[in-house]
Amino acid sequence: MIRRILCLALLLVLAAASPAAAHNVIAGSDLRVAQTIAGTELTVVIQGTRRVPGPLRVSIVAYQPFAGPALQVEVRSLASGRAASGTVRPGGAVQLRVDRTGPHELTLRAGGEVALIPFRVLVERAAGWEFLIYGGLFLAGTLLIGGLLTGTLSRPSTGRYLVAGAAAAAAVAATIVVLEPQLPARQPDGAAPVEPVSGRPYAVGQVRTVPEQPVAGQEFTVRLDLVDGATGRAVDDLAVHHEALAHLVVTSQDGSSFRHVHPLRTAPGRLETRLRADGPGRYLVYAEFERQDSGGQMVSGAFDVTGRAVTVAAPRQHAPPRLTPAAPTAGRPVSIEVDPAGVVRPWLGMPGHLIVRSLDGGFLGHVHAMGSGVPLRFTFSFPVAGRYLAWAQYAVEDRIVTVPFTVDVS
Ligand SMILES: [Cu+2]
Repeated sequence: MIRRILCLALLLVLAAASPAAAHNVIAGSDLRVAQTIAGTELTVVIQGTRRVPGPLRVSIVAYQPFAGPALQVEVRSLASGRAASGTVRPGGAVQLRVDRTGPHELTLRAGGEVALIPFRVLVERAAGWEFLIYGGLFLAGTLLIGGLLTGTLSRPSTGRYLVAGAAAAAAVAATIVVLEPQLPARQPDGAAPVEPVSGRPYAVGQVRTVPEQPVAGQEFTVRLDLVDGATGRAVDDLAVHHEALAHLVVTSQDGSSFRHVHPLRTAPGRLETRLRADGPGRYLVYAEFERQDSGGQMVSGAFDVTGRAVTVAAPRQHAPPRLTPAAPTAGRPVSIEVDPAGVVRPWLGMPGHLIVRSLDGGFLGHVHAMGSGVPLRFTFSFPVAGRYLAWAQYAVEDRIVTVPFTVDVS
């Protein structure tokens, strides 16, 4: 009997020792995705679920005042096709029902724009090890009591066996407790299947505008199409990095116009954002994104705007950033301090962002503020001598502040 129990325990240990999972998926954590939609900057927060069927909370964090109607939100399971929908205002939340784990798509509609955000509903699974630990301890306790009772009831041989069994069961439980940190983490329910090959190729990206020839003052779409160079198929496996599927920086050649937006996924492999140019001329586009199981990458492009300059409100003036050393040298780190115009709130997971472009547009750098104190402090090493256009960005209560400045590097 005892030998059988020990064999069973061993079998359970062997059966549970499946190959290690490569992905580090955290069930129950929130997914935050920045979206520039209906002319405003939002972050969609898909809150982690604890159980299915159950509620899935979707909230919208606004970084700018939003006067439009409520946003329409729909959550659909890609496996069953079942969907639930509701409306939510920026700053608010909506609860939608999900009835299974696995791949889902969140559709966000606002002002005639539609974003399709892919995500997974993940639910934590109890690890097999826990069963063995608690089972082993329970068995040990039961056998020990049995052993003690039979021992006192003058059947010492059976009692000894039971106590020995208890010791064995306790040993199994204790061994697993000790080994647990080395054991592979169990994938949550609904996680993507683990692929044996890691390291997908970079996506081939193409930037274009619709219409092809935008006119100053009129809305147009910047479109980014991503294709896997090896298979020719649309790249639809972007990882959310710095809280967005992609970060798009659009600047006029002279640097007078700067936009940092978060394009909407409108179809597999397609990201789009609506813009309006203030004046004619050449505009440079840089898209930062990351494919799952691949590194971060940047795709750039350009387009020309025709028409006449439109009059726009003069930008707010900001205190110029402080540079140390004041006259930067190429290849040496420079400390850049920015006094925020208000109480800073995290945006894209960081207190502040600094985007630097060379005058000709051949170089674009992006760093984050270090620490959480005031002033916002950045460190940047300019690669070669020359003039650089720079924009420091941060969020305060009701807006995103952009501080443009230029740096001459010797
Ligand atoms: Cu961004």
